[in-house]
Amino acid sequence: MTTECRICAGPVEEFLDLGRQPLSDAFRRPDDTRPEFFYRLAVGVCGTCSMVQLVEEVPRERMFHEDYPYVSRGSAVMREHFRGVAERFIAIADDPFVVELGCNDGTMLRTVAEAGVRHLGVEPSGGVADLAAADGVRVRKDFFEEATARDIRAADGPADVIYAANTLCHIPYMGSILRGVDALLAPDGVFVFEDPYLGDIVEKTSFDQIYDEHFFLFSARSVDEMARRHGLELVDVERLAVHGGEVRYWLARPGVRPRTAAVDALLAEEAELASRVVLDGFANRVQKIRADLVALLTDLRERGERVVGYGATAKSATVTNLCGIGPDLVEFICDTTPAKQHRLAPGSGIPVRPPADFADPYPPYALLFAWNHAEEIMAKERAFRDAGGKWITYVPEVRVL
Ligand code: JHZ
Ligand code: SAH
Ligand code: ZN
Repeated sequence: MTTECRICAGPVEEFLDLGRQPLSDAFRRPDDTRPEFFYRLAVGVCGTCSMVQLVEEVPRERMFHEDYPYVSRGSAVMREHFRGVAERFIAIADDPFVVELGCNDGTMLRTVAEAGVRHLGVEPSGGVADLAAADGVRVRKDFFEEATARDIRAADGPADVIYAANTLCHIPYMGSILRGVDALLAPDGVFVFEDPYLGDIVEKTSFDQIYDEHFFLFSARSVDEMARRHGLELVDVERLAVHGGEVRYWLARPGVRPRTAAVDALLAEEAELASRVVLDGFANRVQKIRADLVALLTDLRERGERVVGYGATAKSATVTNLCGIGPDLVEFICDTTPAKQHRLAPGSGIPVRPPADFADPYPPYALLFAWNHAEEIMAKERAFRDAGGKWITYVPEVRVL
C-alpha cells in the first residue's frame, strides 16, 4: 500500500503492519462499557525524503486531552536529563526566551522558571499542563501550530530556543509546525528537538516505539531533508541514551551556525538505514520476537507461574495487542502513574496497579515493559531479584534475566 509522505508528498511504501491497535495511552476505567477506538498501525518509508512514518493518522484530540496520563516526572533519570538540558538553555544567551512544545508536567521548564528565565510551555493536554502551572511554569494550553506560534510571537517576542522532547515526532502536521517555528524563532535562535532514533529502533528491534503517538521515526537524513524543505538547516546532532536511544537535533536558520562534523558522521552511518533490505530485516525480527514472547508466556502459564508486567508504558500497547497478551498471560501491570492505576490497559484489558502490589507477594517473573528504564527500575527493585524473581525482556530479543 502506498500513501503520501507528510513531509514531501512523495510515495510512502509500507514495510510493517502491527495490526489493529488501540490508543496507546487510553487507560480505561473498569466500568467503562463504551467501545474502544482502534486503528491500523502500519509503518512505511518515503521513497523521496526517506522519512519513516505511520500509514494511518489518529486525530490529535483523541490522543491529547484533559485526561492524558503520561507524566515526565515518573523517572529520576529523566528528571536529571531535563535539568541538564534546562541549564544549557538558561546559559545560551543573555536574557533568553525559551519556548517548549509539549512541556507536559513542566519537568524541564521548572528549572528554567526557577532560574527566573523567560519561558513558555505549550501543552494541549490540560491535566498535565495544570501540573506544570502548579510548579510555577508559565504554560499555554494549546496545540502548537502556525497560528499559536504567531500569537506567541506577537505577545512575547521572538524565541531564542524552541525545544521539543518526545513531542515533534508526535505531530503529523509538520508544515504548520515549521512555519510556526519560522514565525517565532529569533534570527539567531535554535530549534532543538529529541525523539526516538530510527537507527536505535532498527538496531535493537524496539518495535514497541511504534504506536499512535509516534507518527514519525526520525533519522538525521530525514530531518536534514525536512529542515531544508522549510528553510532551516540541521547544524548538530547528539546521540542520547534515554528512551532506548534518541537523537537531539539542532536546527537553525541557514548560515547562522556551522554544521558540525557529527552531522556528517551520522549521515554517513545512515547510508543503508532507510533501505528496504534493512527495514524488511527489521520487520522479520519483529515477527520472531512476537513468536518467542508468546511461546515463553504461554509456557509459563502452562507451568502455573505468575507473570506481572512492570511499567504500563504506551509502548506496551503495541506489544500486548500485537501478541494477543491479556490478563491470562500477564496478571497485572504495576505503574507509579496515578492516572493509570486502577484502570485497564488499552486493548489488552490488563489491570494496572500501584507498585506496592508488585511485592505483595513478588511474582516469579516480571515482564519489563519499561525496558528503557531498566537500570533505574532494576536498582530500585533489587529485593525482587533477591527474592528469586526473574526479569523478562523482549528488546533486543526475548530473554529471561
Ligand atoms: P516511558 C510515553 O511513552 C508516551 P511510554 C510518549 N509518547 C513518549 O514518547 C514517551 O513517554 C516520552 C512507569 N514507571 O517513560 C511510569 C514505573 O512504574 O517508558 C510510566 O508509566 N516505575 C509521550 O509510556 C512508565 O513506567 C519506574 O520506576 O512508553 C514508563 O513510561 C519508572 C522509571 C517508570 O514512556
Ligand atoms: N516533553 C515531555 C513530554 C512528552 S509527552 C517528555 O519528553 O517527557 C508528549 C507531549 O506532547 C504530550 O504532553 C502532548 O500533550 C504534547 N503535544 C502533542 N501535540 C502537541 C502540539 N501540537 N503542541 C504541543 N504539545 C503537543
Ligand atoms: Zn517524503
